[in-house]
Amino acid sequence: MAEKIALITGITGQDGSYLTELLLQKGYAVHGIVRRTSNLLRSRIEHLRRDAKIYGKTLFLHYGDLSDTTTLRRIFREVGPSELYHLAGQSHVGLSFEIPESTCDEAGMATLRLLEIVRDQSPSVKFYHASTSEIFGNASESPQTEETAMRPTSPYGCAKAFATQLARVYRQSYGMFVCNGILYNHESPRRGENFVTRKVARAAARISRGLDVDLVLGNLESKRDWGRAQDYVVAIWLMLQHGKPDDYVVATGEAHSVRDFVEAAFKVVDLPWKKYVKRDPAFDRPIEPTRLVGCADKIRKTLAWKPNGSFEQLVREMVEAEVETIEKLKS
Ligand code: NAP
Ligand code: F7E
Repeated sequence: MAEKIALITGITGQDGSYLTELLLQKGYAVHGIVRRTSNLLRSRIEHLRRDAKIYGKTLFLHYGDLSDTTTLRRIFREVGPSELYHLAGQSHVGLSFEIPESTCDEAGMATLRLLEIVRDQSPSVKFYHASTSEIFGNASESPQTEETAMRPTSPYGCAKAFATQLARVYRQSYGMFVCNGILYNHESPRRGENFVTRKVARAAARISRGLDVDLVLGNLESKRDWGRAQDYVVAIWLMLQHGKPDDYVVATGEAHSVRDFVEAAFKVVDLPWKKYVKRDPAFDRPIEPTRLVGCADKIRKTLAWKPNGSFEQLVREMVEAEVETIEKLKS
C-alpha cells in the first residue's frame, strides 16, 4: 500500500503528466481527475494508462469536471489524498479574452470550490495551487518576487490573481497548508500546440521536412521567462514537502523574445527563419503583460531548487522532439 496519496486536477495536461511520472517514481499512489471527452485517447498519459503494472495499481483516473462540485467532493472523499495538486483549467491567455467567463470559472471559482472541499473534509491536506506570472501583468517592478503587486492584464490573469489571494486567505484564516506556485512560462515537447514555443518548434521541424511552407505568428517582440516543465514539476512537489506552506516564484530569471525563440528553433534545423515566418496581427492580444521576469531566490534558498539547462537547450529539445515524431510517423 502506497504511503502517500496524491490527487491531481489537470492530470492530462503538460504539467499533470510530468508530475504524475515524478510522483509515481517517488512511490505515490496517484489519482487524477479527467473530464469526459469525445476522444478517449489522452496522449500525454496514454503510456502510463497502457502500462498494466501502473494503471489500476498506483495510477487511477476519475471522471469529474471543475464545474461539478458534487463529483469533486465525492472523489475527494473516496480518494482521501494527503496532497492535492490543483492544475486544471483553461490555461491559454489569448483565448481567455474570447472565453472569459468559462476561463474565470475554471481558473478562479474552481479553486474556491476545492479550497472549501478541503476546509470541510480534511483541512490538513497539503494543497498546491497553480498560480502564474500572469498575476503580475503590467508589473510594477522587474524581476518580480512573491511580494510584487498583482496587476493582471487578461481575464486569465485576473482569475488567477483572485485564486492566488484566496489561497493566501485560506492559509491565514484557517491554518490550511496551501501553497501558491507562481510559475513563469515552462515548456516541453508536451506543451499544447497553440502555445508559441510548441507552435514554433513544430513548424520549424515540419518546414524542414517539407510538410509546411510557413509559420504565421503574432507579436515577435514579446518577451517571456521560459523554463523547462520537467524541472518546474519538481519545484511544485518540493513546495508540499516543506514544513511550512508558502508562496514561491519559479522562474529562470532570463527573458527572451519570441523572435529569439524562432531564431534558435530554425537554427536547429539549419533554415533561415526570415524566409518562412509571417506576421498576422490576428494572433496579437488586446494587451500584453510587460517585463515578466521572475526572481527565484526564495525557492533557491528555501527548497534548494534551481532551473536546469539553457534557453538554447530547451529550444533544441523541443525541435528535436518534433523531428523525431515526424521520422517515427514516416517509418
Ligand atoms: P494545460 O496543458 O493546458 O492543461 C490543463 C489541464 O486542465 C488539462 O488536463 C485539462 O484537461 C484540464 N482541464 C481544463 N478544464 C477543465 C475542466 N473544466 N475540468 C477538468 N479539467 C479541466 O496546462 P499546463 O501547462 O499543464 O498548466 C497547468 C496549470 O498551471 C494550469 O492551471 C495553468 O494555468 C498553470 N500555469 C501554467 C504555466 C505554463 O507555463 N505551463 C505557467 C503558470 C501557470 P483536458 O486534457 O481534458 O483538456
Ligand atoms: O504566448 C506571443 C504572445 O501563448 C507567449 C500559459 O502557460 O504562460 C503561458 O501564457 C507570447 C505572448 O504563453 C504567437 O502574444 C506571438 O506574448 O505561449 P503563449 P503565455 O501567454 O505567456 C503563462 C505563465 C501562463 O500562466 C499561461 O497558462 O508569445 N505570441 N505569436 C504568440 N502566442 C501564441 N500562443 N501564438 C502565436 O502565434
